[in-house]
Amino acid sequence: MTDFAIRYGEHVTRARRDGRPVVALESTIISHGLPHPDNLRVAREIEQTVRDNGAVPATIGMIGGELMVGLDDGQIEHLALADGVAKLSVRDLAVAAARRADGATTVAATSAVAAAAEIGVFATGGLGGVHREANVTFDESADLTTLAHTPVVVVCAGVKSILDVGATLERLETLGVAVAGYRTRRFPGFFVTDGGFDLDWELDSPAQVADVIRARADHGVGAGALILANPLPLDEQLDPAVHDRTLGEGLALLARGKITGKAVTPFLLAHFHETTQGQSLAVNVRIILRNAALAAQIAVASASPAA
Ligand code: PSU
Ligand code: MN
Repeated sequence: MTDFAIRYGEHVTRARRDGRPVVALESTIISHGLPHPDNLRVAREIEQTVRDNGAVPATIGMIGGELMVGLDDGQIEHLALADGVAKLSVRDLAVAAARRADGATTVAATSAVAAAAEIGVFATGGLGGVHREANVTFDESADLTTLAHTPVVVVCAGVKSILDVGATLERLETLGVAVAGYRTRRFPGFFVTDGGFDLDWELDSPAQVADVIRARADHGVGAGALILANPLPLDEQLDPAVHDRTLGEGLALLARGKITGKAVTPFLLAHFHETTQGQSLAVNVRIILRNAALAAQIAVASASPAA
């Protein structure tokens, strides 16, 4: 296989050589999704959770123009704490590489790089999607269009209620991206357990997800992603009243501040984290760690022969 200009961390090179299961992790949640300095601690906890569940973590990002699959601890610390780390979607990768930039990869860029590196499972918090009022702004995350042609399982807690959840599900259908709930038929809304929409498919174990990965390879049809939506248990979600109030304020501030484009998601996340006295942060961290654990279990299940 061609590895293009991808550089592998030593731990990932070893894992690939030994045929051990690997889980891809994104870096935008570290650099732009979580407040400093909690972000560094959380980035390390995510990696440890993957290891605790039997797989090898490969956090993806760009350092000095080099696309890294498996950042080492010092590089993760750099992307967590440095100023001026770019937010890189797929379209930015070549420009950032040529400019020797430091950058954090979004779900779109991380998925594309993971697939190029033949890593089939990726854990994140929430997916990007169709923004509210996208009919006017055209603001739809490139996560969706990239996943239409990127064969990877993305373990996430659905999309944030800061987006238009229904429109996002419609676009995923149009784009041919498969969506299944993990032990549920309701699509989660990230901070909240239930995002308000039904799903056609439910998968109940890592082995069942591994069966889907195998079936996709067998058929050779439809090289898009599988979104595995893993909701928080009801007693761990953000209090819906706190959620609705915070979201309302955040959307008003957004309009008043004329914040648009790629700044929207980080702005709203920061607003939640600043105004809920740590509640939304704790929930956000729980989501990511649960997804990391499940992704690792899926990677392990799909590395072993079918039952
Ligand atoms: N959803 C979250 N937290 C995040 C993101 C999404 O709950 O940090 C990040 C992901 O990296 C995602 C990106 O790919 O935001 C989407 O940004 P945009 O809407 O600009 O495409
Ligand atoms: Mn956008």
